[in-house]
Amino acid sequence: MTKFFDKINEMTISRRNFIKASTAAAASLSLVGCGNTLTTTNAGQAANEEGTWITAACWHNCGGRCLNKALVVDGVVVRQKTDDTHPDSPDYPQQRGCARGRSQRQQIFGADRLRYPMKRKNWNPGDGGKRELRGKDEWVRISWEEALDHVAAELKRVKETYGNKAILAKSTGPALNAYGGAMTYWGCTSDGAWPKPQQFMNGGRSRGSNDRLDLRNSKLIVLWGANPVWSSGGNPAYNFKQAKEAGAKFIIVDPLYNDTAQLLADQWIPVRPGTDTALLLGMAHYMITNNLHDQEFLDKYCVGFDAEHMPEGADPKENFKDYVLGTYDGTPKTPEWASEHCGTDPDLIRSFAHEVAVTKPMTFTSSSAAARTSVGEQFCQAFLTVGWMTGNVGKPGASVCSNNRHNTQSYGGPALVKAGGAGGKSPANPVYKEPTFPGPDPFKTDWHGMVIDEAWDAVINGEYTAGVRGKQPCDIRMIWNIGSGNVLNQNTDIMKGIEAFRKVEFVVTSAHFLTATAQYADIVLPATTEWERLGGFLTGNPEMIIFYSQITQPMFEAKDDDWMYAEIGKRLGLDPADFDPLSPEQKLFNMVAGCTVMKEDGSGYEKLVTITAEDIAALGVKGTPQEGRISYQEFKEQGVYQVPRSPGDQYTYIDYQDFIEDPEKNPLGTESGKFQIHSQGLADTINAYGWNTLAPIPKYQYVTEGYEETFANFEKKEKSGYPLQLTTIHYARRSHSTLDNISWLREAFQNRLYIHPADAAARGIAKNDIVKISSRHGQVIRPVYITERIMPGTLTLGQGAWAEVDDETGICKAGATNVLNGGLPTGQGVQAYNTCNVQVEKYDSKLETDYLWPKRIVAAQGGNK
Ligand SMILES: Nc1nc2c(c(=O)[nH]1)N[C@H]1C(S)=C(S)[C@@H](COP(=O)(O)OP(=O)(O)OC[C@H]3O[C@@H](n4cnc5c(=O)[nH]c(N)nc54)[C@H](O)[C@@H]3O)O[C@H]1N2
Ligand SMILES: Nc1nc2c(c(=O)[nH]1)N[C@H]1C(S)=C(S)[C@@H](COP(=O)(O)OP(=O)(O)OC[C@H]3O[C@@H](n4cnc5c(=O)[nH]c(N)nc54)[C@H](O)[C@@H]3O)O[C@H]1N2
Ligand SMILES: [Mo]
Repeated sequence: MTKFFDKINEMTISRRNFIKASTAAAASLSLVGCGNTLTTTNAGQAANEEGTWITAACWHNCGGRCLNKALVVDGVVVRQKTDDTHPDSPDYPQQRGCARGRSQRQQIFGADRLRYPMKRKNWNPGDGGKRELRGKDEWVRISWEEALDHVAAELKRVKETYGNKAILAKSTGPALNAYGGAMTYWGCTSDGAWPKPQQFMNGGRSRGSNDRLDLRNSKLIVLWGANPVWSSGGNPAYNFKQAKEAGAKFIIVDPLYNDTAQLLADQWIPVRPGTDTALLLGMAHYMITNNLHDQEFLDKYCVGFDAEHMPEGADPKENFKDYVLGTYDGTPKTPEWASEHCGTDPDLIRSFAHEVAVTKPMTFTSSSAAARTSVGEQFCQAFLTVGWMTGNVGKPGASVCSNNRHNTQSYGGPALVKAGGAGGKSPANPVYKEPTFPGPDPFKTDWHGMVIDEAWDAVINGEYTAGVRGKQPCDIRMIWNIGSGNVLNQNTDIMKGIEAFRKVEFVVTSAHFLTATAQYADIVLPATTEWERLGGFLTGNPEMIIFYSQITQPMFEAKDDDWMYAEIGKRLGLDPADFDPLSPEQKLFNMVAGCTVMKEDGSGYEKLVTITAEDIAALGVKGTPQEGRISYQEFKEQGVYQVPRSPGDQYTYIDYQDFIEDPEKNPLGTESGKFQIHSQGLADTINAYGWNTLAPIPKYQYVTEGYEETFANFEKKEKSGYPLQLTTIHYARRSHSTLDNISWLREAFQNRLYIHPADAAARGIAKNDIVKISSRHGQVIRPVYITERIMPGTLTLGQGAWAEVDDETGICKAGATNVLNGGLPTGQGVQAYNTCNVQVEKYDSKLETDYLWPKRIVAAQGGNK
């Protein structure tokens, strides 16, 4: 260690280099292990000979599954690099990290890591003591013994006094489940409104698309509300670029001329947030009246398009074509009608519809952002229907793919390589046995849990909605956030969340940093990151899996969440062997041994890893030797297995090909076995959740905080006090709230409000001004980025900033978007993050740029705050 420190001590810091090159190779490194603080740069070269490159987890939920390697010298990480395991090519690309992944050392070794367990100074067991001080109290360092004793005692007290339903937890964890479980909250956070329309309309093929190599056969690719350059880490944007180079034209439909449009777009179709349904209906009207739709396809593969092809028992008048033409309601859904809602020029709607209808083969793909809106299900219905009207299904270069985002965007087809399961049994939550994602069946009557958007309200007001049972009473006394993410920051309605946190008797959080969810707790438990744990797998990209290893010892007193569960369980008289029987070593071994890879002829799967009796003995686990493609040692050293690809290989996948070739023999998992443009089941299900109604065919209805609600009176065009529409999108600077504390990233990617010049001018707002953004739910301040890249009347702000709410003014200076997003329950339990009405005004105070803000280092831990 000393030798290493000697070598790097003379080197100088170079943050600028990072900002310029967006690479960590020549950048500074802050080491805060073992109580030392040390800043260095360019250490890699010298240390190279004596260090080891280890595959490090980049486990954040950004969608990327990129290869990160850390050069470890005497237990210290001196450099990071990315995939160089094979030469890069478009067919067989490397999995290269981005600016976020390359900054990870700043996260793991950050000076603001939580170091020791802490309690709030004015906290009292039993009643919570001065609950109003949550979020602004001082912290007191305590021992693990004391912290775990308190958590177990509070859990016991609340359970024995009020019952398990008085505990609220996003992720209950095995110990809490074994102790009787808790109320939980559920929702379609990521997928928006997609799951139910997919289930009922196309038989539940989530995110179906053709193989990425087949994209190169498309003549036209429509990306609807998708920004892979920012929000699909890894290679999706690169895969699309190959299609462009092969000749595909790209059209982007989005309120924002986003960075993906800058890379790929031949044309931008601007549309107001939450009004895509109107745009799609206007397109359908043009296609029908010009006879450009594929009638043969609709007749053979779909039900519900016209009166002659309705599902059994449906009212023939309730068909899509007559709704579009206005046969019964007297309103033809013309491009002019559409434009009044969606803001897209009627001529542009016509030319876009024409191009989509006549260009074959076409890929018609939507992400989830347009479905992350109030009554987003209507968009899903309309998108699939217009896609099917073009007949682009089941053929090379042709697909209609929904919910296509994250690590599977552009990657259709089955996984070519898979990790095994950890094994062991984990008890279910006795209070709520349904899935928290996408949520419970609304017709079932045995679940207890609230939709995310009602959770804070339920704590405050004692009531939640339970599907066909309607409103149910509840009495929450404790909020449990062990291993739960950053719920206070990331759920809708932070202001109500703060009120809810301040109401209950006890709040416990395990975390890496003093996130909002930790800041407003009574007891905070420092958790390890994946770099400090034994190792694991990252999956999602169907062509590869990452097998990462431990990089460093736990920082300070940080512990694994599993260890916390076991220790709390013991204090409650439970035996951890009953709820978490396997050692971390055994679980990891099971995952390795269970890895499978598709056979070279595509006919099924075979074992990936060869494991010898010596390997098993050396690992000290139970297992049997097996034959696979690569040795355990090789797999561990490489840390990745990627299946090489080339055009025309045996893995090429065309979605729905079987159904298109023989619909009788290969029916879909829908009620009729065909694509259902009309689905009564879908409408009944959405209605049963109890928040709004939905028609069985795509229809346009006005939605909560949609465009029409920016008016006090839409017919008279009188604006309301919240005349603008805000989208809160996934931002390149961070993965949700994760990595938002990294100064390098803060400087490289500013957190600004995108606003159109006309909206800025109307409010006297100039370049770099600070503005206050207000919604019906809260207020934030931010600098502006004035640009014609955003549609007039609409704004965007990246979601995930670390909330900094001033208790006096109620203003969040960080611009955490969930201060603005209210809890507006809708549809199947969708978080409507992209339908939010706001006002913007010039704000006259100064606001220092946030990369210069002090880190959240807690005084009780030897810090400066
Ligand atoms: N860097 C980064 N990447 C991420 C994440 C992250 O936090 N950071 N999060 C990951 C996760 S968990 C998820 S779920 C995905 C989400 O990924 P997506 O579902 O693709 O969502 P976004 O990236 O928010 O938005 C994509 C585009 O949709 C546009 N949009 C917003 N509202 C509407 C609308 O009403 N109509 C239309 N037509 N377009 C609209 C936005 O302007 C944006 O250009 O991202 C993943 N990737
Ligand atoms: N306004 C608005 N809000 C949104 C969205 C939006 O589009 N707009 N998008 C939503 C979407 S799609 C998603 S998926 C959610 C994501 O919301 P979250 O799942 O809350 O995601 P993160 O903000 O990344 O928070 C993860 C936290 O867990 C911590 N963590 C990571 N690993 C561990 C661990 O092993 N143990 C412990 N104890 N902690 C750990 C990280 O340090 C971080 O603080 O946000 C949603 N919120
Ligand atoms: Mo997500």
